[in-house]
Amino acid sequence: MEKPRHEELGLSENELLTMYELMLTARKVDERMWLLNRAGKIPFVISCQGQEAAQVGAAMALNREEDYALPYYRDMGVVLAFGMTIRDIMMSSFAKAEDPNSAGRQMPGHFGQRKNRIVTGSSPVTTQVPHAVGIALAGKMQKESFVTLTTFGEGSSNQGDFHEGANFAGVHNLPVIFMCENNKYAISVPVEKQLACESVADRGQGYGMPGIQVDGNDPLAVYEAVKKAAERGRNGEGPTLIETLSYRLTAHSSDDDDRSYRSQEEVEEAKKKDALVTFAAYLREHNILTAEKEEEMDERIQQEIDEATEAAEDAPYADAEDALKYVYHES
Ligand SMILES: Cc1ncc(C[n+]2csc(CCOP(=O)(O)OP(=O)(O)O)c2C)c(N)n1
Ligand SMILES: [Mg+2]
Repeated sequence: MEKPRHEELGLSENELLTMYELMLTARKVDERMWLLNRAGKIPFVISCQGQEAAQVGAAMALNREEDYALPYYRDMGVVLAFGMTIRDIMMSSFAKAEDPNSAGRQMPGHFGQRKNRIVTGSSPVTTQVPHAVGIALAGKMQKESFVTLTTFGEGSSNQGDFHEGANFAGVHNLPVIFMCENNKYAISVPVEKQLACESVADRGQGYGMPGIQVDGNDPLAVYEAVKKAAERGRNGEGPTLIETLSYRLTAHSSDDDDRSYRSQEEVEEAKKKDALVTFAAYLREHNILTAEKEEEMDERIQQEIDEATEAAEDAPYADAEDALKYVYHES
């Protein structure tokens, strides 16, 4: 009999359950944030929904004690996997002083946390890409063994920052994983109007690196691709470009109304491929996610989200006199 895919990949049952739990946590935190936004309690949401499988599959393929993540605003799955907590994320959503990303100065989704090697991006999209390349260069010069993972949307793969970063990493053979989370839209612009080439993955060739496309709704496929890319990086074989194909299940952000540029039928069709449903089915089929485990997991996550929401709502804002802290160098 053929081995199940997860066994081929060397993933244990516990690792698979962790993978699913991280995906489910990201989804549930995101859903809570929309409720809080619509209730007028938090100002802004930018969602991970539809991309959790790619994010968690990628992060779990890395050494999360050593590698660096340079995520973009949708990457709740990546940052949770790298050690950011639900409480941290809620503190950021409520813009409270305890927010580890910026103590409430930045919009939500600007993830950054030194202790977990999560490096922040800026609001202009794609700034994280050259930073990932620079960190990989530093690692190579210091003979370190870490790789950097940077993620960005397919629209952002048109920015100069992507092309300059990819070229430099290709020329210098740097251990960078460029992961494009293609969710088919850049706000209201569909992918057909964003790219002149067939796929983002094709762009790898121009920069001397493999470019591969994977099903972004399949966390195991993304895990496998990122694992190989990390090995290449650590072996001195240079960067890899990975394009994960999925679909943005929510509007671009809480300030967007997607009904003006896409049909409800299209969204409903995409929901049939939702990895939260398909991966859970895979785990049930292999008797890894039992009804008991599922219930226990569900309750645990829900309770943690409730506690984090309450704590963040009650937490103090930063002191007004701290507003300029960290803006300029402080010795
Ligand atoms: C340099 C720059 N130009 C424009 C914007 C406005 N903007 C914010 S998100 C976004 C769409 C990005 O689309 P994509 O890269 O596909 O990521 P997605 O939101 O779909 O995940 C745009 C145009 C920006 N933040 N920065
Ligand atoms: Mg996009």
